[in-house]
Amino acid sequence: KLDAFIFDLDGVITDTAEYHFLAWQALAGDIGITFTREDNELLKGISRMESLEKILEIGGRSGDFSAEEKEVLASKKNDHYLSLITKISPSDILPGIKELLVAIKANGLKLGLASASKNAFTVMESLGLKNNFDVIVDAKTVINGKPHPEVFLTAAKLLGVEPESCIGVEDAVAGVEAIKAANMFAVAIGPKESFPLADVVYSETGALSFEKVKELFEK
Ligand code: B16
Ligand code: MG
Repeated sequence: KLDAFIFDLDGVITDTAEYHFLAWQALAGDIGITFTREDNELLKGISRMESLEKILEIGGRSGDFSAEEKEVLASKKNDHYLSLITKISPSDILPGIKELLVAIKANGLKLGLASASKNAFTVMESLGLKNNFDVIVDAKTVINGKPHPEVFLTAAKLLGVEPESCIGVEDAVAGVEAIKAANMFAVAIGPKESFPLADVVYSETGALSFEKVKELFEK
């Protein structure tokens, strides 16, 4: 029986992925690394530090910075990111999401957020969605990042529901892995070929319908 929906934030509820990209690209440029939109796909759903490590790898500079210097680089990226997201407002909620959230609550189901971002509360507040959710679990609350299932399992636990009764919604490969490792039903947003593990894939958020997803879950 379906009890809850647990959503990823970046790339599902709003497109902060673009701001993460712009901030990482600027930082990479500062240290002489070319960082493309394609490279950025690798960073979706993974933590800030792991993202930095991947960028250094791409640029062949993995061994060039001390742990302290990496902290400085990561916080520089975050300051830039924070300046970019000050403009976020409810109009930045992706198509179909508000309607979906309303339908979920109208059907008496629980609603959780499972984000790998330490800025999830700020973004949710700017979107005006903080009060729509029964629980928000972010990177400050958990130890293990996606693809580890911890963030989704913690959300289910705090909602008081079994993982098998949850639908997880994600736009990142690492995120879908986390949902499946948590033993939940996985809805992926993006190109079908990227998500062999997902139970259902939609090309964009606007294609999601509460009734359709519920029916697929119950099948
Ligand atoms: P921050 P999500 C993730 O959020 C992003 O997809 C990922 O690209 C980002 O590196 C990560 O948050 C950390 O974000 O630097 O704000 O802590 O998609 O899990 O909501
Ligand atoms: Mg995401």
